[in-house]
Amino acid sequence: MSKLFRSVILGPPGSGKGTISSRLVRDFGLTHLSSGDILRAQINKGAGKPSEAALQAKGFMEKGQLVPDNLMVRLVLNELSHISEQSWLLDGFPRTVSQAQALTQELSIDSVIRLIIPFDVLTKRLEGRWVHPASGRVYNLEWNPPKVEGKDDDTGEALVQRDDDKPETVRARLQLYTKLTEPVFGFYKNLGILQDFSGTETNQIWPHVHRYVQFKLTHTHGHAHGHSHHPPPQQHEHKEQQG
Ligand code: G5P
Ligand code: MG
Repeated sequence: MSKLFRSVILGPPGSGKGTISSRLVRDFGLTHLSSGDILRAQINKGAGKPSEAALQAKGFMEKGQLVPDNLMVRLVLNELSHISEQSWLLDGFPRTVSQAQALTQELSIDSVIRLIIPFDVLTKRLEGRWVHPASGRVYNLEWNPPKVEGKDDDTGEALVQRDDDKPETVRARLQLYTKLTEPVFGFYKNLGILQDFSGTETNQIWPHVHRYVQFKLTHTHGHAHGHSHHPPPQQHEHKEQQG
């Protein structure tokens, strides 16, 4: 039986899912899959033409709305099927209870990391965000600026701002998060695999997430890929103090 680790990272827009994911990839070699990055890659298909579904998704994203569950589930499960032999970290999916149910039907998840960040700091963070679309690397003009303005540190390629990072779109995204994504945490709490991390700064939260994932990796006994289920792991407190 292969020893695979499957985890999910969730949190409101700008909470640092991408930032923390890249540190987890660096330290633990997990394969990172961001549902937002998958969508953006489908929409900006280099020379190729985006599919009808991708164009449909683009309309929802630009308004700060969620892409419909059936499309999203199909897209993400398809991507996951290509990495079924790897340990992975799924970022930004599931974002509704219906998506969570669809994921659970297909796969057994070891842990769900929830980032709890006060909403008032998020809009400002997103105004200063610049991204490298090809790698998903994320910068912030104030917090972690690129070495050369407007260029990715590793490749030197141009950085871009996301269309949905305008303040009014961010507000819509935050509202939907409260309405549609918060209920997902009840679902995972009941399964006993939810772990909360709260704080205002990624660098405060990060050591706790690191310790938690290290713990989970050494205590996950692995499962064959596909439909295996094992008892929920024990909960451990690594909660960041607010303020
Ligand atoms: P995405 O792409 O998943 P969101 O809204 O969930 O988008 P986002 O915006 O990508 O999440 P993040 O990854 O949580 O945020 O945050 P990040 O990029 O790491 O950090 C944000 C900024 O803050 C960066 O500039 C970073 O450098 C900076 N930063 C980090 N930490 C700190 C700190 O401590 N201090 C400071 N000052 N700055 C910091 O989804 C996009 C859209 O796709 C669709 C939806 O339309 C969605 O709106 N979509 C889905 N639709 C349906 N179902 C799904 N499952 C979907 N997934 C995506
Ligand atoms: Mg992200």
